Amino acid sequence: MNKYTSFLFGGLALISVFSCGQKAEEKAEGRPNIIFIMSDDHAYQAISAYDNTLIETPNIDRIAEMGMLFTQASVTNSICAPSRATILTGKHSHMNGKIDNLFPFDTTNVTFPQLFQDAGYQTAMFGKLHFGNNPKGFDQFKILPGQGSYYNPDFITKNEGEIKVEGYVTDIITDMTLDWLSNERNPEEPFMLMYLHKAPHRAWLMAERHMDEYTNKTFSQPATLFDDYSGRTKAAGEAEMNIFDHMSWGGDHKISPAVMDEIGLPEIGGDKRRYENYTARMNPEQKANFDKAYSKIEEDLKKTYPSMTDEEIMSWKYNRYMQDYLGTIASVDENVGRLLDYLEANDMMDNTIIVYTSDQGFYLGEHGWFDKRFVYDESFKTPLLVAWPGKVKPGTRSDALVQNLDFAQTFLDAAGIEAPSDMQGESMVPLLTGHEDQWDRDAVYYHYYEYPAEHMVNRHYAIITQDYKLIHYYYVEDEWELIDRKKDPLELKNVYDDPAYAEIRADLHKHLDGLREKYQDSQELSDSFIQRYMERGGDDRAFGVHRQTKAEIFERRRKVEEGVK
Ligand code: SGN
Ligand code: CA
Repeated sequence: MNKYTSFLFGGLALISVFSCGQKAEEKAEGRPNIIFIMSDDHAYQAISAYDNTLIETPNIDRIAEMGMLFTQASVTNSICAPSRATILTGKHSHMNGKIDNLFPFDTTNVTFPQLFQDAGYQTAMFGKLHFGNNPKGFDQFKILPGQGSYYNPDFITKNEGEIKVEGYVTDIITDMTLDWLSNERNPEEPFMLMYLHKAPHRAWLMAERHMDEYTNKTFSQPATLFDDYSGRTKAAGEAEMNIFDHMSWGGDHKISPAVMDEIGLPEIGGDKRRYENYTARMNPEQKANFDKAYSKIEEDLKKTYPSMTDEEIMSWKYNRYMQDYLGTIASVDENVGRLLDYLEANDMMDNTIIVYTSDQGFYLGEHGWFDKRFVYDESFKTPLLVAWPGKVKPGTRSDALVQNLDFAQTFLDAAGIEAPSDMQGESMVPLLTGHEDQWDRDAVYYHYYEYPAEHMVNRHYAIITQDYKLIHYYYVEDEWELIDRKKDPLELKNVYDDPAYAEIRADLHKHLDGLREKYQDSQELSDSFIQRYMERGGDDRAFGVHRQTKAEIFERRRKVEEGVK
């Protein structure tokens, strides 16, 4: 945002709050606080308000009990930094320019926190941002550099430069948040607070206090853990996020390099180095607790591995994945509880909007996967719980097609601040306050870009309605997929060429064209992003193997088809 637009938007915000006498005063008086809680890669399958098969999250569930749970909330681009950019700008990736994790966020974008700050709100951000630059519009911030570390993390702070804090990241981010609420905030003025966890992001390092319990748990498997990727386009089979093939013994499963060598476990994607890196951050006491919990697993594996079948290895890896992933969520839930307790104890629940969400969903073994990126439900959808005592009826659910694109306008609307006309979402306030008749969206738009890159999920865009998904994988060649969401909830079958769907397919194509026009996306824009990406030399972060040309991708595809791993 340049000075002129900053002045203009600031001015608009002030006009909207103060222009019309009595009404403006009421609004100013009643301006709600906003607490935006977001975790990184938190699958809705791992929140008991959605599904308690895997874990109980009693504190996160409190938000659902106080407010509304959205069953069809989704993201516009299922990856970290682009999702955060969409949330802050209220614009699709192709409009705010943050299409992937690679290119830094364009700070000339107008973000909703800037508008809140201009309108007199106190603003603060703690935790993971992942933008490659500092957030604008915050009175206070303490953010993790890039992905951040689980143990003894560094923080980039607004006032103290870079600091290292001893302890476990989820606890520390909460300490910082509570400290700001108690000691820095002016209780007379409203605030907008972003409380952003690193957990449960890979490499899923849980707090010491949860290690014993979680490394001994056994979890039930999803129906599609052994998906063979037939029946769809090539994209699903080509992705490199299969638990059996791509989840690593060292970096992910915490088998030490020495034990990997002893058993003869193959290294996957430089994972010995990743193990060394994160254990090196632990102090001697933390490392001793870690070793104590994980050496039991190593001892066990030494005995069982030699006779394990591939199927048994897959099951073992899935269970190990769930132990660590869910172990990190145990502390997220505890810490959300600490925050809610604080709000209750200080009489702050009234007139505070509390949102719990994730930057996207995550695969917990569905389709054999971990990670995200695809438009298939588990990563396209994201958890969304919203409490607003007195405004949102407790314990309610909504199946509306809302997106992270809508958050900015929702918060601005709730606070009585004018949203810039080029934001692309819709305010969810009518849905939250029982006026669903004022909500008429029947489809949402999705576009994922980061390819070729880690996990190798092809570029694709899609239209999603309550009943169908029409997906276009377009980078290497044109591949279309049509999923019948009602008849095929596990999303295993492409019916694009099934004559029974000819009419539906034609309708969806028309509707998709309309959405692309509405949101101003186009093939030319996509091509220009590809060109920029290739000029940069692709994605060299992930072990230097992802600078692939189309010819190399075809070669890789040929090998997949021939069954060569
Ligand atoms: C890291 C992870 C990936 C993950 C990306 C993006 N690899 O590179 O598995 O997809 O982050 O995640 S790791 O071995 O380095 O952990 S995101 O949430 O930031 O988008
Ligand atoms: Ca993420």
